[in-house]
Amino acid sequence: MLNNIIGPLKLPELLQFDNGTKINTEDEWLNRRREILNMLSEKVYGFPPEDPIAISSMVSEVNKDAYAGKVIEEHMILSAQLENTIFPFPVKFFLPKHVENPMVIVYIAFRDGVPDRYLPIEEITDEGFAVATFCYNDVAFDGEDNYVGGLAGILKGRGERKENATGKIMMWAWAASRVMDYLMTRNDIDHDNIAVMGHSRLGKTALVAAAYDERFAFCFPNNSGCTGDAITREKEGERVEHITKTFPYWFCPNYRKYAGKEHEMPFDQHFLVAAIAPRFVAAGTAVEDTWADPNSQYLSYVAADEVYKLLGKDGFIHPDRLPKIGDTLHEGTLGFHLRSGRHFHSRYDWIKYMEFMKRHRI
Ligand code: GTR
Repeated sequence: MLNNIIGPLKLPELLQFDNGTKINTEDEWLNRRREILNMLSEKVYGFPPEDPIAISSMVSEVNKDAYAGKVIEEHMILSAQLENTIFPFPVKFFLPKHVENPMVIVYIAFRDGVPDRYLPIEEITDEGFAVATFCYNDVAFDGEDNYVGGLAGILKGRGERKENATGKIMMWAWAASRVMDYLMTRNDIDHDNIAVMGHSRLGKTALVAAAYDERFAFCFPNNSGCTGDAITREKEGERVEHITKTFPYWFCPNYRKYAGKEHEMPFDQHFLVAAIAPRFVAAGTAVEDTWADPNSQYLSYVAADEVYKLLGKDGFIHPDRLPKIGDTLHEGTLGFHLRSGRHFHSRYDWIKYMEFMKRHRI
């Protein structure tokens, strides 16, 4: 059944180089992955900012007995030393006391305040997870500011905004990698089991962060939809023309060329998911979130599966049908759940992601 849905979409091939050569081995895939990341930078998200020369943290506040005494809460400023300047941004870290060496979730947040309706810290730390979180607006403002502030201002200072210039999603993803740099310097957490997570535009960001940074063992894109995990070809709801009109600054200028011309894209969003292989990705979708389009989201995982199989992983274990409310497909390396309700980062989603991470801990 799914073949009949995917076939007519004529998706670009994952296991074939741009020059048409087929990919049969893991080594060939590694080259193909580089080609894919380069293509996604050039045509969708813009190129990642440079890696920092060094990273440092300055703790401004510590509460050793937060959340009824169960959690150590630290507020800090992370500073990334770049070639000609320093980029600082605030990060909050929460460490549960009742577990040793906890797994960590890097949460890219809409808002500064914690806890937040999308980030129920006590419930997460009670489950034994540490959390590191930052607010995306503290990295680059989510609006049309002519790239003057934050990281955007620093990058703009390097010259004209080119057709493949860094979009804001890429900037927020870069910041998630700086949090990863910092986490690597701590010796009280599980370095092998660090996830990146975000909702909606920040779900797109989580996917980009994991695709470009192999240190993230897990990625949890919640309701990420258009230019996140939803196949763009024949997608319902939001399309390239909408997203590039309302949020042009999320992407590089090249992306808008595909508005109304999705069939000409030499990629689709299964490329972004597959670039994370062989690592874990589990998505959350909501049945009323038709703007994101859960069926098209599902198809990305179905289509990315062949790369996981090539790499010897289970990939996406799923029935030969579209998803139903209540589905939790968590057996494989790729996971997916579809819940009732609307576009939101709900408790239900959190429970699913934490279950997935515990089940597949490396
Ligand atoms: C919408 C946008 C979606 C999604 C959402 C969000 O307006 O069209 O792609 O990112 O915002 O981030 O909440």
